[in-house]
Amino acid sequence: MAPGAALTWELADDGVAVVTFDLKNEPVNKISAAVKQDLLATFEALEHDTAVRAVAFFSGKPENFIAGADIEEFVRLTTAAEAERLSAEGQELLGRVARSPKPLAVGIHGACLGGGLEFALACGYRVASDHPRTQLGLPEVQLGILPGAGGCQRLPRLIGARAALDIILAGKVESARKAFRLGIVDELVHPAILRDVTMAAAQRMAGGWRPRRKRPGGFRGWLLDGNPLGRRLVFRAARKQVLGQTHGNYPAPLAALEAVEHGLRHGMTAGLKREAQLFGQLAVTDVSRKLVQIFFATTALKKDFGIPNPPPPTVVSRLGVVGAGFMGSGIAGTAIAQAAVDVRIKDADLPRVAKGLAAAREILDDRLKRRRITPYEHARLIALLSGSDHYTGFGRAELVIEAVFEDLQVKQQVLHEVETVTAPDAVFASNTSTILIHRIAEAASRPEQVIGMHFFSPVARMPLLEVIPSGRTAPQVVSTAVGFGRRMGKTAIVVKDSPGFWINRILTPYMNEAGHLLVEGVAIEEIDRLMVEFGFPVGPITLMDEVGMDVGEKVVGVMHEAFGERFAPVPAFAGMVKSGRLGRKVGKGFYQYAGGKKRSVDSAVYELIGAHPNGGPRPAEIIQRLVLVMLNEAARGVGEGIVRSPRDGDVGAIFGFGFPAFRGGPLRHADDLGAARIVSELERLAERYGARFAPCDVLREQAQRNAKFHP
Ligand code: T1G
Repeated sequence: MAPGAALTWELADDGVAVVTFDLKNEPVNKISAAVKQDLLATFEALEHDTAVRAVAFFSGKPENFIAGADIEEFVRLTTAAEAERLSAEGQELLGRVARSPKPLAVGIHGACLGGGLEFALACGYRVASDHPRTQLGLPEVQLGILPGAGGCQRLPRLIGARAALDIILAGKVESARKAFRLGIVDELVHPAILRDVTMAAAQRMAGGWRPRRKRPGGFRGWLLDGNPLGRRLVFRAARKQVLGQTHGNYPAPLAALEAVEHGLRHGMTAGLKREAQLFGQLAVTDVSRKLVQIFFATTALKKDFGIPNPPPPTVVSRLGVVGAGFMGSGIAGTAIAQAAVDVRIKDADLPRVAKGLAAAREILDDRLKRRRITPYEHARLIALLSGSDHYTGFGRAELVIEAVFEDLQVKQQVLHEVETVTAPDAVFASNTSTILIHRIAEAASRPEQVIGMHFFSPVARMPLLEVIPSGRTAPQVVSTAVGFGRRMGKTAIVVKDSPGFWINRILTPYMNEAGHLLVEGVAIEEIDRLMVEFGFPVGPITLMDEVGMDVGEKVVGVMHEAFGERFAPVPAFAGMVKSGRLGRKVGKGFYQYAGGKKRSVDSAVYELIGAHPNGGPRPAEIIQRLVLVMLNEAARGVGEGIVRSPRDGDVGAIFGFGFPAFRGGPLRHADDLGAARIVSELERLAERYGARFAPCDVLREQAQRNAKFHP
């Protein structure tokens, strides 16, 4: 038995040493400097022990293999040279593992990410459990860095350049099944026999056996990227794709591509060297710091129920959904796909119910098509879905979510109906975007059971959930809504019951400003292009088409009524709704749509809104107006306690509508610009364009005190 903080080993009868990695007092295994020392000492001891002929390596954690390098450690590095050294040391350690005279087999159960996968790749044989928690991947670029312990070298050599780039450049994490299909894992087994199968592999290796792997992708793989010419094409295509997606805002994917390419062209040693250099450069960038902050913010949100001393959530096993439209069916399908709960959809008539059931089912079909679930799981999940034109089955639901027409009376009527058929402790959640929860709850006989759960469209894909308690909502109802949202795979933020909640509150002035710019003569594509370059996934005009002009009109109306002039809708937009140009859902909005794809701008739109695309303000001014109007409203919202913290506000904006993650969210971005500068720019804009730009008190005070949202 070797001493050490995290690693222990013992010799089995047949010359196989069983090593167990279990970082005490930590929820996950991570590779810190101390763990590296421990690994080194352990491997040295194993090498010198003549009784040891092979090694079987396991995690001692029930649900985690290795979560990668210790992120907290690398964010403390201040220079590129230090970071390069850290990477080189990791490479050296894994080089030693790869060259070890005592062959290693690993048994992987739970997350095997980043440096954890790089370690597994350095071992001779990989067995993984087919459990859903077993996920393998290299998420480094999501943190603004690259796989820096040989991952950019070993993965392409194992599975081919194209498949490896697919994972590395997007920071993908794959299921064990997919990893097996790709050739990352040698054997995929039931968790019950993971240990035995791994031991057996180690025993075979002790006897001199070595796995013989076929060329990745066979002959087709060789044609594609197993030869220099094919590879060059693969790299060219990948580079183009990365640039198209990142607009130069995220340096990590391009650097990772370079590390992979350099290694395949000049050999492993040169590749490792380049990989470490690039890792060093990336690790100290502002982009990486911002992305790491987001990682820790979302991790913290995973266990934050949004209220002090949260009572344990009610376990939801049956969900009722009222309203079988696009949102209702999306909620139903996602709840089944993610949380495997029984779902019953109710709508006024059977044709609508049928449509909703079909749409919910599509979400499950899509998972099957993408091979996220097996045909068996698909059949099992489909069986959880049912629907009706009355409330049978709702009596046993712990949670009911309504997604009916956005009208107070209609929602109150539904609430009343649901209260009469459900158990007294059932939670009623409204998926409203424009109506205040306390207004809906006015009609409730159990107002403490009423809450808002605002999902975003399309529900299956949008990662954010706003949870909105009214002043009367019971604490356990808040925990239940947050807990269930999380089970649905969402990042949940608890926000104040105020018009627009958080997301629409800060999005509305931004979209409105886009309308002002249009009227002033800026072209539609120009506005969208500038915001995409700023880092948004789509520009504000495209976003309006996605949301739907009718929905947008309703939201702006509510905000205008609540907050007055600064939310005054741009009159030009009314023409869009009147003429039925509602956006993508009807095939025409600002853009034209055909076959589900966005086509060119519909130039007839300009006439409709009374605009002439002849230039307008200069690009820098356009960007400033769109961004500052949003930051100003976000600051005001923080002052009003719409979000509980700047952290929630930033995560909400990034996950809710794609605020550029590399800027850390609107409040971090405001911190970067500095309140004094924002205030003076807003004052200038207010003078020029009107009071809607008047800086809010929060920013004024910050400017005076030289304060920040994130101190
Ligand atoms: N470093 C430091 N802390 C980590 C960590 C890590 N790699 N992974 C998790 N934690 C902490 C987390 O902050 C939380 O802390 C606790 O563990 C439980 O996490 C050389 C340089 C593994 C799938 O990006 O994706 O390897 O709040 O609540 O839902 O190339 O954590 O309890 O104090 O999220 O079960 C690459 C990041 C590193 C993986 C588990 N690795 N982690 O999810 O628990 S860079 C990653 C995750 C790298 C090499 C490079 C998830 C998880 P606390 P949790 P979970």
